[in-house]
Amino acid sequence: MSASPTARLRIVQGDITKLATTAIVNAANSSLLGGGGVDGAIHRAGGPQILEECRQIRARQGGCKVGEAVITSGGRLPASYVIHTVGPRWNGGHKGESDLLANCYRNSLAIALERQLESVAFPGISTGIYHYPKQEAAALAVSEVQQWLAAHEWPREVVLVAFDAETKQLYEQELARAL
Ligand code: AR6
Repeated sequence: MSASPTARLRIVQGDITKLATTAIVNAANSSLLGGGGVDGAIHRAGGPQILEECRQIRARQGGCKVGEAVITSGGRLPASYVIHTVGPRWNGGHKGESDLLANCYRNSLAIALERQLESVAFPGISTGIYHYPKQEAAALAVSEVQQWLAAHEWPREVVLVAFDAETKQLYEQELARAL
């Protein structure tokens, strides 16, 4: 018997580049060539190996569409892998943003299942430069991850990483509501 979905979901506050989960998720853009926010932080901390692998993926498949995900090694990061997903830009909420953001979580988790990755940490995809409202994004993240964990054995553990205290509180509220 595996642990219950709730026991397999953890919320932490801090810098995702410091986490030693098997994989961390990057809130990338479709070019896969890096950017600001958490993307910039991951490439800085992980070094050039990650960008080199992103370039190879681009050469093969021409970047990454919104809602999709690809995997590279973690370079010099404590995490062994980076799963790069591209969140939607917030555009008022009626342009399919929630479906696209749900796809980011599902497709990242599907890679973790396929590779049987022990643990995966997510930043708040789309909630920075892409302006997705933090409350809605937190509710969606908790709900998607819980549904996934209820249905799948892998990854064993998911960590939702809040960069600030306010976001941590939002995740905790959403988790409490879901129980
Ligand atoms: N650890 C954890 N969370 C972080 C960190 C960190 N080191 N740094 C930022 N965050 P963003 P997006 C949080 O803007 O909205 C890039 O240029 C941050 O507080 O990184 O999906 C890409 O190349 C926020 O809650 O990603 C794209 O062009 C969350 O991570 C674009 O930004 C996501 O903020 C993607 O925008």
